[in-house]
This record gives sequence, C-alpha cells and structure tokens, in this order.
Amino acid sequence: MTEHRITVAGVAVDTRHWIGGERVASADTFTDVSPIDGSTIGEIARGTATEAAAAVAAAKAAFPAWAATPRAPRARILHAVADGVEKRLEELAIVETTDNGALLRSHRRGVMPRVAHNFRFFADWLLKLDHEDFETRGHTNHVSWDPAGPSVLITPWNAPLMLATWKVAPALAAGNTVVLKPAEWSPLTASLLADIAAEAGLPAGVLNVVQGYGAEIGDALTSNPDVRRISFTGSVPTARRIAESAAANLTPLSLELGGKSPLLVFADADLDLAVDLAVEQYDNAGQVCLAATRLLVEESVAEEFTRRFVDKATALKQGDPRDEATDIGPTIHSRQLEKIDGFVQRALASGARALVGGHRGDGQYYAPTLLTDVRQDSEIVQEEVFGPVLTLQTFTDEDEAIRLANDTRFGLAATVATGSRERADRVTARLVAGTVWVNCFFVRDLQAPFGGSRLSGVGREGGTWSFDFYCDLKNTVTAPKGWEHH
Ligand code: TXE
Repeated sequence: MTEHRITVAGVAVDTRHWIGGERVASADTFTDVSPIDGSTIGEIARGTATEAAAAVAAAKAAFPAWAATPRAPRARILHAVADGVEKRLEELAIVETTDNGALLRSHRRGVMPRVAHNFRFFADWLLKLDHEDFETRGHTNHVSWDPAGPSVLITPWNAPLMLATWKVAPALAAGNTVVLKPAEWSPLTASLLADIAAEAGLPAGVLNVVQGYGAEIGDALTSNPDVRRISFTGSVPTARRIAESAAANLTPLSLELGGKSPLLVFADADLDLAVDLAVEQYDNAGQVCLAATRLLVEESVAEEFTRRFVDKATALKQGDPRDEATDIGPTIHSRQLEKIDGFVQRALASGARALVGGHRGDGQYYAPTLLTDVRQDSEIVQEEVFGPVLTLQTFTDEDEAIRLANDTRFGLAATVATGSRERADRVTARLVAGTVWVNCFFVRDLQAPFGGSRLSGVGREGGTWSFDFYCDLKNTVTAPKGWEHH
C-alpha cells in the first residue's frame, strides 16, 4: 500500500492531490528524487485526466461563492495564508531545498519571505484596485474587474513555491478559483501550500493542487472549456503545446518562458561590480529564467574583467545546498545535467574554450562554466542552457554591444554595467527585454510588470497587470440622470 504521508527532513507532507478540500489519491504514483544525493523522497500521486477533470469541476463549483466574497474578507484570508507561510517558513525552506536542490540559505532568507509577501502584496493591491469613473457626453463609465473564473496554473521546478505563488496569490485575490499543477521534479511545497491555505480558512475548492507529469495531465487541464485562464511558467516547447490545447476555447494565456539574457559591461563600468553581477548568474546553479548568461564585455577591459571573474568563480563553493557556506548546489535532475553537459560538450567540440569549468562535478553537480571563442550564431549563444554556464564575447562599441545583446530569439531581461548615465539611457532604450537592470540585478518589485518579449513570453505579471489578466474587465456605461423610477 502506498504511504500517503511522507516525512521530508522532519516535515510531514501529504503526497496526494488536493481537490475540493479533500486529499485524493491516484491509481498510480511517480517517484520524487532529491537532487542533493539522488535519494528517493517518496511516491507522489500521479494525476491523469480523471483528477484533472475533478479539480476543474471543484474549482468551477467553488467559483461563484469565492467571486462573490467581498474584497475585505478575501484579502484577510490571503493575509492569513501569508501568516501560515511565515509560521512554517523553516519547514517550507528545508522541504524545498530537499526537493529542488536550491540553497537553503536563499530559501530561508530570500525566497520564502517573498512567498509570504506575494500573498500580502496582492491582498493589499486588491483593496486599492480602482479606476476613476469618467464621463462621455454626460454618461458615466465605470470600470470593474470581474473575476474571470477557474484558472489553471502550471509551474516549473527552479523556484517552485515562489513561482507558483506569483500566480496563485493574484488569481485568488482577483476572485478566481485555482487548479495548480506543480512540476513533477519538485511537487512538495505545493502540497504544503494546500495545507496552509486550508488552515487559513480558504474555502474548499478555491485552491486545488494536482500532481503528475505534464505530458499525462497537462492537456486535460488546458483544454477544459470550464477553464477561463491559463498561466504557465516553463519551456518554449511546452508553451506551444499549451497554446495549441487552449486554442479550442481561446482560453487567455500568460506565458513566462525562458531567456538568454545579456550582461553588457562597458569600459566605464565599476569592474568589481560588473564581475560580482556576472558571478551572481551562477545562482541556483544557473537554473534561473532571468539569468544573464551572455557576458558581453568591451574589448579594452575584457582581459582584466576575465582575470577577476575567473578568480571569483573558481573560489565559489559547490556542494550540499543545506550547508550555509555553499554557493552553488546541484542541478535539479540527471536529465537536466545531461542536457547542460550536452550543450557544453557540443560547444567545446565546435571550437569554444572553457575559461572556467566545462565539465560535470560529482553526482548531479555541474562545474560553474565560462566559455569563450563562441560564435554569435552558435547553439551555446542562442539557446537557453538552464545551468551554470555562461559565455563571454567582446564588443568594440555601443552599436555592436546592442546588436549582440538583441540578437537572439528571446527578450526576457538585460543587465547593463556602466558608469555613464547618458550611456545607460541610450542603451536601455534600445534593448529588447521585459526587464532591464542598470548596475544591479534581480531587484524585483511586485508592482512592476514582469515578463518577456519574443519567445520569452506573452503578457506580464505583477501589480495591476496580474489583475488585468485574471479578470474580465467590464465597462458599465450609464445614461445621464433622469431615468430612475421613483
Ligand atoms: O520544462 P517544462 P522542463 C526551460 C529550461 C529547461 C527547459 C526544460 O530551459 O531546461 O525549460 O524544462 C508542465 N501540458 N525552463 O522540461 O516541460 C510540467 O509538468 C501542460 C525555463 O522541466 O516546460 C511542469 O509543471 N503542462 C523555465 C511545467 O510544465 C505541461 C523554468 C514546466 O515544465 C506539459 C523551467 C503539457 N503538455 C524550465 N508538459 C522558466 N521560464 O523559468 C509539461 N508540462
């Protein structure tokens, strides 16, 4: 018999789906493995079309009451979810690290506090969501945000709970009900979120969680005609499949996909800062959609930049992500490791040179890598690796820097290191990217629109943009006074 409750680093996790306020098993399971040492964590309910349909039905049934719940109590419940996240922060952090291998210290101090903040932010935003009425020839226009309906949220493994709650929090705040499908490589914290939400008083069916392989359960979720919104973070090929599946019902999509973002280092930059920004790209073993994986450095400072970068990168400590001193943990899965190494070995075979790394480490670890002598049209420069692999190219002037920076199919982010305000203004205006950072990286305010251009995505998440996505906007036009019956 399958054990439905497992203990992960001392924390009890239910491995079943969460549908309509109840734990539901599947006939089959899949094995969840820890990237830290390849050990088996447990057997997780493996969802099929049956559970997908049940979860959407539960979300549909719960929708009218949740949508009709006034804003203030809705916001109060979301704050209570945030309280629950904060109360169980240590547990969430250690379970996430065990499941996806990202650093425990980041989960403790950065990621999980932000998970709580995601709920607080959208709860507060809900309370001030407003558009001033305006007049048209004496008629009043009133804009309202009507909850759209059951929303399917499909999320990846690189920052499981963080990315899930970027979607769950605004969707719930907007008055929608949710079916969350976490990635099969890191399903555990979504199950804990279901517990926390229930304890916080979220009514049954408002948040549902189904687990399983995307290929087996995904289509049943995304093609369901009762689903009113689909929000997805993941890969481009999967996004295409979801778009095809959603096409029958023209279900609106929000797609946050990969990137191949540049870091432009100009000769007038503070070089130590630029090197720090570059080394930071190895965070989470490079498994970050925003990572600036293409270092573009002005030729006159390239040698010095490289020297300082190599010093810093080789001093990084790779190892157990639960150890506070560790800088880089393992890659998520043996398949991801193979994929990363495939990219690197093909690049080396076609003439690239490794200035740092260029090979696997022990187990599921990949050595932080910097490749140079790479061609702009080569695979390693054009395709997302999603591992600790950076490329280094040089440029001689601003035009060339911008041409190289914009010359991929992606447009998620870009970072500029320069000491000149005028240059920063000129360059940022010409970069194709959803987010541009100047002399900084990863600063993200939930008020700001977040998303990508080109193959990096469709739509924006954050602040008002999230509410616009999860709602059906309605404009009510009322004739001038004088028509009311008394
Ligand atoms: O992603 P998938 P994978 C990129 C990164 C990485 C590559 C592959 O380059 O190397 O994608 O990762 C679900 N219908 N990013 O294969 O398949 C799946 O179960 C519905 C960038 O893990 O896109 C999971 O929950 N859903 C990215 C989610 O999609 C389906 C983060 C993401 O998995 C489905 C992750 C289907 N047919 C990977 N097939 C980023 N933007 O940050 C799969 N899924």
